[in-house]
Amino acid sequence: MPQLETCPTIDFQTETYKDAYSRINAIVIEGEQEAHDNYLTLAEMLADKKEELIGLSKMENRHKKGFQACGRNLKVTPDMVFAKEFFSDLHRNFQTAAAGGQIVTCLLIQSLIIECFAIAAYNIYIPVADDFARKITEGVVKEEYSHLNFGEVWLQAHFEESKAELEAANRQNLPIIWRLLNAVADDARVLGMEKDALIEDFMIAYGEALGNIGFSNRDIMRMSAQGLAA
Ligand code: PL3
Ligand code: FE2
Ligand code: FE2
Repeated sequence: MPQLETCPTIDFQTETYKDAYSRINAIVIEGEQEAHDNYLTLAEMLADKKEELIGLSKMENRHKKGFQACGRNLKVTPDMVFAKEFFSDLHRNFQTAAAGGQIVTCLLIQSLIIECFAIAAYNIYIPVADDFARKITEGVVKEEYSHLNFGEVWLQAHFEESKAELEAANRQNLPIIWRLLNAVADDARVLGMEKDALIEDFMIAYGEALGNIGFSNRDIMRMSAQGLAA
């Protein structure tokens, strides 16, 4: 007998849902804001890609506005204080790398790690989102693939000289992603998103990106495990 897709209906107006949404929505808004700022910083660091990077930063600003509308639509006030704290480690590491002119580290943090985190989260969210947020998120996730692609193309073209810095930046920043995933897991579950699915989608997107840049399967396994072990 054909299996019917059972989609458990979620009540988007319960206090429990709205409470979890106030943090998840804020994380996404803050993430888009950080991404906007990071691409502007990268535009200053990569003079020959300046126009393209300014274009990406404008997309991030539109994403932020879209997710702000999702919160308003559910009558939820995003907890921006929580979200700023959530991103503080990645924020600090990006700032330090930018100050030191470490383009490779900046690209790994923003275009690989943060974009893959967003891609995993948005793809898992789409099937359990309210109708308004689903349409917005579907539009956003398409563009996130192009941001990931920007990082892949640049890093692939500079692979040999970037390899050591990429490994160090991976070792420094991948453990942060596991911590953030754990920190958001309970709230994500209230929204119908499972932690295991988030991890799986993140690892697939991130592993594929490392492969496209030029890392061998063996390198990818080692680098992924480093994140988990730390
Ligand atoms: C880059 O363009 C955007 C960066 C945003 C990062 C978001 C990470 C989200 C993790 C929270 C998991 C639940 C997501 C729910 C989706 C609305
Ligand atoms: Fe975005
Ligand atoms: Fe993005």
